[in-house]
Amino acid sequence: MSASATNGTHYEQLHQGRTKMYKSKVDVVLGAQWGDEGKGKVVDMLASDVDIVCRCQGGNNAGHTVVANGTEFDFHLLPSGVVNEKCVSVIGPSRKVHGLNDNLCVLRRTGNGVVIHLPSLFDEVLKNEAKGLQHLENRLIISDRAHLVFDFHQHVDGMQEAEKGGKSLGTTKKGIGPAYSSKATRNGIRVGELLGDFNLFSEKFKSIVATHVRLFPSINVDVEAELARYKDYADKVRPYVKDTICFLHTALRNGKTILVEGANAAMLDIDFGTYPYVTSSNCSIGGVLTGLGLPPQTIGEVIGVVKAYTTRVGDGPFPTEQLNDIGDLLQTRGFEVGVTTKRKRRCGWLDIPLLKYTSLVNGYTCICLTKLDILDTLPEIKVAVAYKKPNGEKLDHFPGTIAELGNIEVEYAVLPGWQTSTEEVRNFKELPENAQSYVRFLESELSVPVRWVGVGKGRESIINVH
Ligand code: 2SA
Ligand code: GDP
Ligand code: MG
Repeated sequence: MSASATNGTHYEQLHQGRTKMYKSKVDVVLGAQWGDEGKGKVVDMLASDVDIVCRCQGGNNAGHTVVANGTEFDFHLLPSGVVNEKCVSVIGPSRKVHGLNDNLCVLRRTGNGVVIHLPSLFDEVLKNEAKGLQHLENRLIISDRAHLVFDFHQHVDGMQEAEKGGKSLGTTKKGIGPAYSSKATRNGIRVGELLGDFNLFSEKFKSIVATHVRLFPSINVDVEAELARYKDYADKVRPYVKDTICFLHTALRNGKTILVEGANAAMLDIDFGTYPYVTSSNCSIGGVLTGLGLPPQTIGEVIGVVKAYTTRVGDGPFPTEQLNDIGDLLQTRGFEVGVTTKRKRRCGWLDIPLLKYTSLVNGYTCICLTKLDILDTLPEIKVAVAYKKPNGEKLDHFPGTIAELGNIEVEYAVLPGWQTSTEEVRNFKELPENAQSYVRFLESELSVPVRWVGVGKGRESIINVH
């Protein structure tokens, strides 16, 4: 590299004198396994100290649980951050929130990367208002660039699954794949288009329906009835819709803190997951940037949420799955049931090669280890520490194909259990020694600090490790 006459090489100059455009950062909560790690609880825990909570991808396939003061909330499109009472109590009318005049406000932003089924969104708002959450309508901003999921997308999802027979993906049938397909083939309809000239929206709607009917002749769409329905939804959703990109950048320049709630998880990421047994969005760190219009230098902490064992709901490979008493025990003690579909989740041991891989992709700066309490009764606990080829050779990478993943053998470490309840423990040093060792083992294998350990469903059931 040639040196410039005055200030070092061009490369060195490139790295000098960076201006600090942003006064605050965006922290991110991401699922590190196959989902349902407890992201909802972690977001709720952090939401009391942040100004804005955002979703960046996925749709109402997600199911995030928050248990606050004895009430259990399940969120699908709304953010888990909205439960926070402190925030709710200081939130003013929407114009105040949008002007960022409040000292503290949490609001749900759906970024452009999210796909929205409007009927489900409004049902969710009503359901949570009935549970006591207030003024949701004043704390919700929806990107005009988010794509709409229509009922026919959901029908197509169901039909595609049925057509695959024994080779189904086990989707949630919420229309996620078909909606992202419409987006990728540039036939999709965005929220902003619903709010514009309704004649144009109607034309686009008729065209997207015609495309789907050509491919799936048995779907039945009453176009006029749907258009009448969406005319009403246009009026209903209008107050929430904004350009969210400028909104977030203004917030960052003004020092407002932002928390992103990842949906699904890295192993379900369309690029990095166990393709094709994945969802249709980027559920790893890249989806945060593209789903919200954020540049990489705005990202602060990346919190990987890791369940103390592994679960998967839906089909696809699962190297540490336990189709035996252990799997049953984890499923029962952990109440491992899908929040959206009520399907039983498959269960198995913690998988370090998988976590090392998602840690590479996501760059976790710290970890929240959840559901340690579910392991309380086990005399010994296995942890996958390596994947091996049939010839015994250890893999130095996570397999890129289902065939390769199907061929590996798992090497386990066996750690002693603690057989004591951890549910009431609130201090790391008071955890049984073997439970502390389990946490430290994960930490040293991943070389990422474990900052919190979850020992129960409730908001209070969390141990601060450092
Ligand atoms: P989809 O519907 O197209 O996104 O399904 C594709 C795969 O992604 C999986 N997937 C999930 N995995 C874990 N949790 C999810 N949310 C719900 C929950 C799931 C539920 O919180 O429990 O209730 O079943 C979720 N959403 C999608 C899905 O199982 C497919 O394997
Ligand atoms: P998410 O999709 O990652 O938000 O997770 P889900 O809500 O789908 O599933 C996590 C489940 O575990 C929920 O029922 C939570 O209430 C529960 N949970 C979260 N953390 C803990 C924990 O530390 N211990 C126990 N026992 N349950 C937890
Ligand atoms: Mg979930």
